Amino acid sequence: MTDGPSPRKTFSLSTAISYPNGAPHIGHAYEVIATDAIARFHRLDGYDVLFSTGTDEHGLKIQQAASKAGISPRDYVDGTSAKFRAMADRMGCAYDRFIRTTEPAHYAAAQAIWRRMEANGDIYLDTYAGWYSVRDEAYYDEAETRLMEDGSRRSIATDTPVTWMEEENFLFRLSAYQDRLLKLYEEQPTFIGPDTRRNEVASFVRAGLKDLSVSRTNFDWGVPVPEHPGHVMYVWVDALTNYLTVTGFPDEADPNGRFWPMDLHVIGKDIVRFHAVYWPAFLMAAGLPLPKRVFGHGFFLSKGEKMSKSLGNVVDPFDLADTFGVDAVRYFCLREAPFGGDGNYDHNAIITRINADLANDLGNLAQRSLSMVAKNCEAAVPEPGDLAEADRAMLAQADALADRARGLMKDLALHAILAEIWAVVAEANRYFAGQEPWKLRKSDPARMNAVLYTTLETIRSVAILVQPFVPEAAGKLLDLLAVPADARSFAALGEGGRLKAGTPLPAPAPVFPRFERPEAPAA
Ligand code: ME8
Repeated sequence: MTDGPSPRKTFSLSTAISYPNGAPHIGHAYEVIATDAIARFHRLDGYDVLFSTGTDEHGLKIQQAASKAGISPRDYVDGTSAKFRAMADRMGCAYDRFIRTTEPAHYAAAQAIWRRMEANGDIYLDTYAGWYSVRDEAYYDEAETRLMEDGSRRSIATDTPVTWMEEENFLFRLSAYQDRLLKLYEEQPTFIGPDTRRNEVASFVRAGLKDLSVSRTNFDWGVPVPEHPGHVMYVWVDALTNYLTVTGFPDEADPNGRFWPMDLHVIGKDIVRFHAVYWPAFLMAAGLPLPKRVFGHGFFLSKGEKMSKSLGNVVDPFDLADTFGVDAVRYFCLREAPFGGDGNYDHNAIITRINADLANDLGNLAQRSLSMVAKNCEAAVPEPGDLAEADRAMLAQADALADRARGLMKDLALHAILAEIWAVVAEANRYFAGQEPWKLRKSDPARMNAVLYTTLETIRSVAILVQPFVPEAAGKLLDLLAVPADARSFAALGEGGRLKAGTPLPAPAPVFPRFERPEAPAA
């Protein structure tokens, strides 16, 4: 018996699915950009990737927004979901699947997981009463609310208005999962990241879990509970199941499926509890394998404040991309804040990043070295000849980048990967300035060739490695180096993929333009 070729490694990951009840903002853009960078990194590193994103379209919040707009919920979400998809496209995100929870395939998945949880004895009918927040789609105990001066109540945790509600609905036996969840966090310490989030979740679970209301009867915009007309599923049961739908569940996502369990759910810090408590409990109840990791990234603030329509400081990702270009927005988002910590959008900070890191450090180095090659080396990759110690040291630094980046990717330290890459760019600038190839043109042309070759080769490594972060510009850089499409993966880094002397190069063109501030209008 002969074994077939061993299957390629897989990596599956998702963003949260956004509520399409408003326009996407920079926080939504941040999440999909970061997830796209992780997805692209793995694709370039030889994995078969499934990267999903989408919209979470049910629930009272959406139903109310639609009725305010005077249209049916379905018409409403058709319009608003399209904006989220357009945003992900505009941000250059190469997702494999854009899931909408209103798709028939998703109804089938949500009803299938429900049936499995019910068959396991974890769903029962009861009367539920409590303070309900429409905004959060969640019940609170009285102790979790506070009385306002006007007699109304608000949730303490989220400061949203709550009203008293009583309904007969289905409950999920979450209380039965406390020990299994704590065991999961202990045995699989990387299940929740970053560490601070794990500690928060573990203490929440340790404090005791109550059964969770998982159906609603006060509105109908949701996935129907199987065999129980009048009940729709709690939006989070429906929403979390999207991660199974995209892998083909219930038809194909068997436990041996290629993409389930997912390797990573990327979400914001405000919804870690749903992903690290409810979601694994639902999956355990349904007898399905658990995702390997849930990572709660930080929030993007606008000039230090939470973005809100009333403050008028909402940053529109489309505007940003139009003003600065997609790559600059992506670079800024991923470089400015450690992934997992909060970031701050600031107009001046993005301009500084564009001009210093992109235009000066990398853009200028490429422009200067490629122009010299165009003029002095017959517009072809120069002959490296015998490399000197300084050249070899430079190449060694560039060659070491891939493994460092892989190591940092294991911790999702996206900002640190960029910092490492730019440390090599800085070193290349020092090397180039120190070797003064423009002086060698007459005195020692062979040496000039070696220096230019080394510089181009360093830029090749950098360009390959920055593809996940700034895909468009990286592609242009690789075009300028005449690197063929099939030699742009991480496998081509290092010795094996070195530039070949004599390869003709196209005319150099700037890849990272400086951002010139528009002149202030005359007073
Ligand atoms: O929570 N900065 O949807 P959502 C960074 N439908 N990230 C932010 C952010 C900000 N300012 N504001 C929001 C939901 N996010 C649910 C998810 S998943 C099964 C269901 C993040 O539209 C937020 O943390 O409110 C979440 O990960 C995502 O954007 C969508 O938020």
